[in-house]
Amino acid sequence: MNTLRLQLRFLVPLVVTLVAAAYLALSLMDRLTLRWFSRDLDLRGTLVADALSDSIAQALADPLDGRLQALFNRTLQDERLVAIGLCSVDGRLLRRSAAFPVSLTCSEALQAAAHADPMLRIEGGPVHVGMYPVNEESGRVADLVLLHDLSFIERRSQDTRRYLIILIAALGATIAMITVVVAQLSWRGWVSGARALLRGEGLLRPLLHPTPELAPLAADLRTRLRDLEDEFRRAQGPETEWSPDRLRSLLRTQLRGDEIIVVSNREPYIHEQTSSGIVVKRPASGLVTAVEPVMRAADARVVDAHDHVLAPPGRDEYTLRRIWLSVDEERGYYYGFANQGIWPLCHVAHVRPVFRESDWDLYRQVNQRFADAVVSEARSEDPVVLVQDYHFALSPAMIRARLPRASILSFWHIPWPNPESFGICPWRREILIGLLGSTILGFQTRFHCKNFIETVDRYLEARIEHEHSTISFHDEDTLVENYPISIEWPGAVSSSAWSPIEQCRRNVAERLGVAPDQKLAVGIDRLDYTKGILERLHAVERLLEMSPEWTGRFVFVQVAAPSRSSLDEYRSFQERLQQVTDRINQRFGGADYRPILLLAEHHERDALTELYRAADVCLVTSLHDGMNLVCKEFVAARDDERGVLILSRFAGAAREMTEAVIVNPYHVEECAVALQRGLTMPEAEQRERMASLRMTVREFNVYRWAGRMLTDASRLRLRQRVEARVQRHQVG
Ligand code: GDG
Repeated sequence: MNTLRLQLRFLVPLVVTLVAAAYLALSLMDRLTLRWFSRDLDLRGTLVADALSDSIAQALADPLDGRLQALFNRTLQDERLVAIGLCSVDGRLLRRSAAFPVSLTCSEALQAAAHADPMLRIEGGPVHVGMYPVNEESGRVADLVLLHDLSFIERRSQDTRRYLIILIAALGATIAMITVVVAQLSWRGWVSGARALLRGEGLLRPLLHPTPELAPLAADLRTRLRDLEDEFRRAQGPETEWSPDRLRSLLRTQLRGDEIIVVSNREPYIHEQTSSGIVVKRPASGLVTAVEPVMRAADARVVDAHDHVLAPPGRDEYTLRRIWLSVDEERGYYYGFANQGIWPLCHVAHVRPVFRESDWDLYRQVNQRFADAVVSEARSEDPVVLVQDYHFALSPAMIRARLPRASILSFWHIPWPNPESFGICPWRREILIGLLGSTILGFQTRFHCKNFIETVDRYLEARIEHEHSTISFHDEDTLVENYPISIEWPGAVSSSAWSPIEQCRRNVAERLGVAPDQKLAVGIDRLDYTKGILERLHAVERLLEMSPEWTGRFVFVQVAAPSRSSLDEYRSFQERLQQVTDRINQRFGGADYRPILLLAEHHERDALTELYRAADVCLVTSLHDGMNLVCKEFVAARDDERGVLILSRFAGAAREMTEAVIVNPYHVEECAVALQRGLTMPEAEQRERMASLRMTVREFNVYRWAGRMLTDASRLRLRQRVEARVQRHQVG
């Protein structure tokens, strides 16, 4: 039906054009043939007149001579010649043959002969009128009027017309047929081509069967299809999303309800004694943000307390054990070796690590205390022990020594440097040996895994199996894998407690004195020199220099939760931040406008969520970061799919979150331009980027991180059990 309509659209104008062409061609052809024949007849007439001239002149000399009539009769035997008349030089009709019309005068004949189409209609039909001079030596003596029959022209013209009509009709029919067939084939080609595109074949094999007619459409169609697919996938979420339930079921099935113990330096809840009673706080720590939801799902035991405390407060989903450190232990192990030694050693932030023998001793001592606590807490011989971070590099080997059948999963939350950088640590071998006590050693990125394997290769006698990413040391295998960490994706319950975006914006504006029409950028970090906060301030300053129109129209809020503040580097870093903030505020601010608000205090989680939701731009400009969770939290908070994320390329997160505006934090101008871009980004682009980022973070959530590690652990445990059974059989 569609093709018929399409064909009619072509056929009707074709028929109309052909009829019009035939009409024009026929009348043109009539005129032309008449003209051609007239010319022939004129020539013929001239010949006849020339031939008769002498005889006529003689006959005229003798008016009684009857030869003229006989001459006329003889000449008229020519079947084309109808009549002959003879006119005197002064225009009188001297003689005429019988068929010469009586009414035709010489002057009328002369007039008709002078016409371009010298045709006259007489009784017998149309005739050609020709007038030719009859000359003798003395000059013209008369004019001969010859009337030639033209009815044969009409007959011929009718024949030609018939042939022409047949020709045009045949041509039309052929064109129509070809058109119908080609249209039919093309239509089929189009339909099947478009169907192939819709089925996705064109996407998979775009170059195999190119359909040139579809080329202009194909790109549009593909783009639209991808958009639809994206929208569909976003709406659907990941095929099998990692959730607390899925993690729980993994623990029940694959790990058969085995005991899980988590070792961490930072406790997930701080119970603080205040004048109004005990207040529970969540520390500002990426580790806590990531690991605490996993502990809830796993019903884990946390070796971190003097006594057992049920957590989370009021929900009692797992047991927390605190280990109290003496002031010396805290100073040497935590502030000393961990945070003045390993932290700067592993981060390229141009702060020199400090290694003291005394710190190292305390680090070893505290690692042993935690390892002993694991052993005393363990109710089985083969618990799954999750050791968190650089504070416990030695504990894995210590635990392995006491619980050889335990599965020890260590995760290094910060970057691992290259062998040369790591080589400056005086106890590099001990640290590597300590970590190789792990069954699985996890890093944030593949790059950090590679650095670790190269470091082992450089400083230990170990067998490295690159193919399986396994290191064998003293007959024990360690799987070195990357498990990018993430956050818990906010479920319906937690996100339903959030205020609407507009409300968040109003609350933040009111709380911080930001005008409703001012654009808002935020940065949320632990106050740490690796986070690139200073570089961010410089970028804001550069933006205000480059685009002064932002002055008064833009505010940058930096939350900097105090961290490790008993260390000199951190204290002086905070002072420096304050100085730079004050300088920029003085330079660009006024009585009631400050472009930078530095909030160097701990914030509650709800306040952070409100800030994330109120912001136009979120700045994450770490100089070096294992992963960085702030950027993921920002994305998770933006269920309106608005807001722009500016992300450092030196954060592990930049590998997954490619739709962010990626920057080099050391390049002040680049960051300022990114900020400008973020503040002016069209909503459609924000939505496009944010929707995609949300899909990534939702899928690659923290349950997936833990799930992947625990799945690998269960695989290795199964292999261990099978090997043990095989050995028993062999012995038997
Ligand atoms: C290490 C690695 C890796 C910040 N201020 C407050 C507060 N925060 C929270 C943030 C976020 C967390 O602290 C910081 O997470 P990061 O990932 O940025 O960083 P680190 O603490 O350095 O963590 C890092 C992480 O481990 C996990 O593996 O990503 O690369 O360095 O959750 O929201 N939280 C509260 N008040 C604040 O004022 N409650």
